[in-house]
Amino acid sequence: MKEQLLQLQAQATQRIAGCESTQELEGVRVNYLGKKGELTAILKQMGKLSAEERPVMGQLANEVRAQLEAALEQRGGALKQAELAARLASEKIDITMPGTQREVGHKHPLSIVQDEIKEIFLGMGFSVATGPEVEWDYYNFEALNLPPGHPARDTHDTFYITERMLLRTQTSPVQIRYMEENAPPIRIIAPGRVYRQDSLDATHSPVFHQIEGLVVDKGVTMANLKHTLDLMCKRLFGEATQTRFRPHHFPFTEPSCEVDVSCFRCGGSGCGLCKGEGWIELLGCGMVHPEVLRRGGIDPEVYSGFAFGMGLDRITMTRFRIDDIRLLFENDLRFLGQF
Ligand code: 2NM
Repeated sequence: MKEQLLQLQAQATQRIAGCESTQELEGVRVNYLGKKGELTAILKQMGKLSAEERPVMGQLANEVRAQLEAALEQRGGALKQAELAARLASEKIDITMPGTQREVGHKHPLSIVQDEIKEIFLGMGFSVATGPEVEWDYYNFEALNLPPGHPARDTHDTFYITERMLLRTQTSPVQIRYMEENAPPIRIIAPGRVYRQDSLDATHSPVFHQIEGLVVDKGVTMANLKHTLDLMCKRLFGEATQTRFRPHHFPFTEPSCEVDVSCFRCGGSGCGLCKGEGWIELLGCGMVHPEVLRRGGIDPEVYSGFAFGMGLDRITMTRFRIDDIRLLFENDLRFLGQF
């Protein structure tokens, strides 16, 4: 039995030294020292020994086990360290390598201008109102003092869905709806998409964008209208901007004006942008027609108001020198990426 033990010890020691991985080493441990291992097999024969031999062999067996366990521990430690080193080397990340560039989205030029205008009016105490793009003709026309038969209601210009329902041609219906629901004082802007049956070319699109505004209170005058819009133009195009109010006609306002701004590129001396005029036509406005106030449930004997409307697409195109309105709707990233 002594030879058996010493042979096992020699053989196991050699195999432990030859192990190349912790996994292989565990296999060797189980093979020699496990419950069904070779050392256990030898110890099972202890019963055959004499009473004098038994403690001597027992002690030798314990010494062999202890020596093998120590050898396993040492080899295991070394292998573990080597394996860790190998893993660290193979999984190393070079943090100085250039990363993968991710494309970051950004605002559409129309949204840039719309948000700027919104901010200007929010700063003056206005709030933003919205409404449906599919509208009753009552809100789009009749309540705005455009009775049936009025030339502006021409079916050639409007997308009718049914006889009574259409795609709104301006955002004014939002303002009528707002007046119906809210008592003065009213200070709102209504930005959004509007539709007209235009054929598509460089300056016309059947879908475009407007921002309209409405102020209703006691004692609102033309002076309030002029100051508000002059301030908006200065904030939008720069403090040096001049405004020019020309008489005009709209069915929903009386009196009505068109407003020009001094060209923000040449300052008024005339250039390619303003076509030598020095002025750029920007918006329409006026004092809300008493009939329109009445339709909104507001007594025109007590309250007065002003309203205005401007085309966002044209302002955006002037601002960014975009020469074709179709570019705003094609969503070509090569174009949009420039803003
Ligand atoms: C414009 C020009 C002038 C306008 C009028 C109204 C309402 F609903 F209050 F009557 N909203 N917007 C208006 C007035 C719009 O666009 C060129």
